Amino acid sequence: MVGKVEGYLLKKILNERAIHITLIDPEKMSDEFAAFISSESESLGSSAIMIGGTTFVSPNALDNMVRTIKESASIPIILFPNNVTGISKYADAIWFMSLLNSADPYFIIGAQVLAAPLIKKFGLEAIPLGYIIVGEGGSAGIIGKAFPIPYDKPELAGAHALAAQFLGMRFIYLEAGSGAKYPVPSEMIKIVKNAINMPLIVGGGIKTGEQAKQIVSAGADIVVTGTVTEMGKKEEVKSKLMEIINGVKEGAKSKIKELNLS
Ligand code: 1GP
Repeated sequence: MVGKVEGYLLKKILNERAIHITLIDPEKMSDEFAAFISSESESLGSSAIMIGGTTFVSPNALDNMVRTIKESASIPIILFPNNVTGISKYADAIWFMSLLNSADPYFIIGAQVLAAPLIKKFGLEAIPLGYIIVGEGGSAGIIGKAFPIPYDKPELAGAHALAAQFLGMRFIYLEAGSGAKYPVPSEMIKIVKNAINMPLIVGGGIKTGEQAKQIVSAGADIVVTGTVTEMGKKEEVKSKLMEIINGVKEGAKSKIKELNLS
């Protein structure tokens, strides 16, 4: 059943053609800075906040961060867990994700089995997501014991995404790895988007508005950025966020143009 947050995302994608989500890594910043980034993201046009990192953060610390963010932003907070510890009852939803190209069944279904009863108990909205690590894969690739799909094998990414669709997942995430040197290339995004019939999320290594625009023009429905706004002065964070969100909007315009031509 489609829940409130998922319905909200689908509606936004339908209306705006592409949306931006800010990722907060709880290991990388204070609660106050996370709250600042979240409220700026909301006022500049981000549609949601995702919270998650690669290594362990205590459930208490995660709870505190989610609660602090909630005080300064009202867009949905979606958990982006790296393990069973990435769950907080204060969030609005959780990406219920399976790392499709992991060699370790723990990341495909094991952690999900352990976490499912707690997610139900907390009443968290679980949004089924097929997670595919591509390119260099970064820390997520190492921790998740993935075989990252090389950028020159886009059809393999398409096959993974289609398999996820046949299994009933409702979103696909193409992950280049946090801080990746090169974001997911347009060719891979196009092939994956053509293979599926559901929203496509792209993240990892997106540092400029121009890159965000290209990623949306290639077919991404959701662009996720984290690293670019993790550090620096508040003014720099603001202008970077503005640049990326404008890039997403520009990409959405070119999508609409294409739709009108076809
Ligand atoms: C990582 O895709 C996200 O899981 C975001 O990546 O930190 O490189 O923006 P960046």
